Amino acid sequence: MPVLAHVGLGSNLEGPRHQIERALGALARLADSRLLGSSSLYASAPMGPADQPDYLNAVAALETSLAPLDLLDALQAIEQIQGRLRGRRWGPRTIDLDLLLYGNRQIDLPRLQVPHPGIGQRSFVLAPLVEIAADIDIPGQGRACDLLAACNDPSLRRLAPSIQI
Ligand code: A4P
Ligand code: MG
Repeated sequence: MPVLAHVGLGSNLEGPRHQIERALGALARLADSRLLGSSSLYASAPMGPADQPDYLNAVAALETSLAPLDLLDALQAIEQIQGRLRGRRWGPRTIDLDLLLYGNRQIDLPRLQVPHPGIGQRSFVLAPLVEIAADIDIPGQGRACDLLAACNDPSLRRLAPSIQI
């Protein structure tokens, strides 16, 4: 049975808007999956080290028959293609793809924790998630919209869609 999964996209290097659009294109071509939609782009100040550019974030909804670890492999392959280098924790990156939610499953493996750790405290994840899935629950934590209301990130702003010519 296909599962509804949500993927968080983040970038703060080498043309973040382009990086996120490119990753959405790759998600649209993912095996055994269908890209159902994606949120607006959101800009915010970096969480973690402050000496790095602001981030752009978005969330995509996928219907997928891939098992959770196969989906993680596929996300990491897209990160590699887009030149992701792993440096310091929470350091700058061309693209970060996080498996936020996999249906209503809770997964705790060495390589994969779902819901993605920190999801419930991060406006830059919750705002785009609630935009495309207003009533969604974060398993074990409550409604995403309630969690968002309890977050406060004054730097977060939704960007207008880019004009496509
Ligand atoms: N991993 C475990 N669970 C998951 C999951 N659900 N999805 C493991 C994806 N990966 C998962 O991730 C490290 C390892 O986490 C992976 O090898 C995978 O097996 P990583 O992407 O290599 O490293 P990371 O992203 O630097 O670490 P971490 O702790 O995942 O960072 P986050 O939580 O992704 O945060 N500020 C703003 N404004 N916006 C951002 O998007 N992002 C980060 C990174 C920091 N500051 C930010 C933002
Ligand atoms: Mg990550």
